[in-house]
Amino acid sequence: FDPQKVTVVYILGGPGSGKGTQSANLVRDYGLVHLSAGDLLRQEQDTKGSEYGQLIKDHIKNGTIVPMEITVKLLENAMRSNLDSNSTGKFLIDGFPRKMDQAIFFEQSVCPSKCTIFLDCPEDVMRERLLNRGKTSGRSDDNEESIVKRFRTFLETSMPVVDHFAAENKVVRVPAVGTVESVYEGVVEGLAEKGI
Ligand code: UP5
Ligand code: MG
Repeated sequence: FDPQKVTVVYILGGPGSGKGTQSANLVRDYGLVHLSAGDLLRQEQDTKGSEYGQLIKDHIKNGTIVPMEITVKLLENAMRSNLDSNSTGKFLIDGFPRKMDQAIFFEQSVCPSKCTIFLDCPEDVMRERLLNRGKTSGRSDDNEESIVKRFRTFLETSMPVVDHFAAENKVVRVPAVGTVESVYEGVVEGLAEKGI
């Protein structure tokens, strides 16, 4: 994608930090198109006849990371079909990249990002939110066992991605405890400091 025409902002943070929730606010106020990597994977998992269905299912339940070829393809397809339908070309990519190889590959081969919003949230707060959501979400990974695994993957594999972009001074770090509204105020302030 031509970085002159396409803008990419990532929103990262641990499981339950509020990426999806804050994305809805950002879509409303910044004209961003929301693409959740997890949602795209769950859609693909439920697509009849998908050759990756079972593989995706297993990774999500185990809180491990789906091979990047699959996720990048889904994201690229979603970006392309969105651009075809005359979109703003400004994408908010939620929950991706969550591993260094994905970050490097996407930045070099698909589109370099403008910045990363990092929702910084302690595990006890995230756990409570996820268990609460698990009562109704139907998500296969909203249970004690999967949550522990997701936390581990986040710390060991995904945090290095945030640190990598932070070293390039491209991270807006926002404390993600408190009400949805107060967290969003932090997001808006952080973006403003970056001139966005
Ligand atoms: N909530 C939100 N904000 C709140 C607040 N301020 N106060 C009180 N409650 C708040 O929020 C979670 C819950 O908390 C909701 O009930 C919400 O109302 C409440 P949400 O906005 O959904 O948080 P989010 O960070 O989006 O949590 P999510 O569970 O979606 O995060 P994950 O990162 O775990 O999930 P994702 O869908 O991104 O990935 C799932 C799996 O897919 C991964 O574990 C992995 O296996 C796979 N995956 C890949 O392999 N590769 C990828 O690139 C992406 C995903
Ligand atoms: Mg989410």
